Amino acid sequence: VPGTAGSAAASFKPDYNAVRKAIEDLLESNEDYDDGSYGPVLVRLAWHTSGTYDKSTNTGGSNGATMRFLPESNWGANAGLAVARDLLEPVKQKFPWISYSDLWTLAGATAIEAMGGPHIPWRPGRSDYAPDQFVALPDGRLPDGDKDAKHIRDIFYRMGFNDQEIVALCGAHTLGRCHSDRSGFLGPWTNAPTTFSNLYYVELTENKWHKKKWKGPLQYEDKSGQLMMLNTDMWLLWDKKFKPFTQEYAKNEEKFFNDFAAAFSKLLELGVPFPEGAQTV
Ligand code: CCH
Repeated sequence: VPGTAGSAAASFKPDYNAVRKAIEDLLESNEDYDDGSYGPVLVRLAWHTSGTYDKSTNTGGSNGATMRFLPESNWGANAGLAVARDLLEPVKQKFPWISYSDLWTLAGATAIEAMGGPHIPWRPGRSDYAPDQFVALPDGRLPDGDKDAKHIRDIFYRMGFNDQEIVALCGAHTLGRCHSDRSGFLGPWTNAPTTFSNLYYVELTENKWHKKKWKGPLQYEDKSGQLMMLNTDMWLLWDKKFKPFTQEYAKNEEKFFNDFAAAFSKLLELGVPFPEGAQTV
């Protein structure tokens, strides 16, 4: 009957708060996982699914959820993110109307807020590509931790970010840790890796950092040997244009929260063809 599907669709109201709640319930569901929270790895999933965007060709980004498929699922940069994708699978089963691409980005936004961070403005509207519906992206769109400021700018300018936004986004390293079996790097950036704060910038500017002596890849450590920085993190201090933002965020957490929320929200929307008038939920 013409119109039936339309009216059924019109009466259906997706409950994004219920999805947020289901995500929140997963965050501390396994006390043996890392520091007791899946929050950081969910933030990394949201970032890596979005951070493939190239503004010059309008390719990549979170729309499509192409990390479900080879070769992207197997990129070195995405090692370990199957943990996050698998964790969210029951949520997808419970709310089959949400796309993976909306779910993965919403999970990152929800995790930031649940770990004490700012509210991240988030809009639904992404759709998932079928495996034969897109051209696989070239590897190399995500940053490498052992590189320098030029590399960081090449990667983030390609997405359409400026220096201030780059420094704000990298503050997400206040969360979580590096895993030797994922990236090869090892350790957390802060002593509070499950709390969203400006501690990353405080450590970067106030702690003393030296090259770690080990057989692993180049990384920096503090005197305690407990905390780490990647080479790219150090460049947020060493680069003349990045440094003032790093110092400002170390002093002013409220400014960091506001700037992070804006930049992270923008990241999650790169390349997404939202329907006209799409609203935050
Ligand atoms: Fe990152 N990040 N990231 N990162 N990242 C890693 C872990 C996290 C780089 C490299 C690494 C952002 C920018 C950069 C998170 C969020 C963001 C790891 C360790 C490497 C390496 C992976 C492992 O071993 O598990 C580099 C290089 C850059 C920029 O130049 C941005 C931007 C964000 C988000 C806005 C989070 C969160 C983690 C912790 C993940 C976890 O599992 O604990």
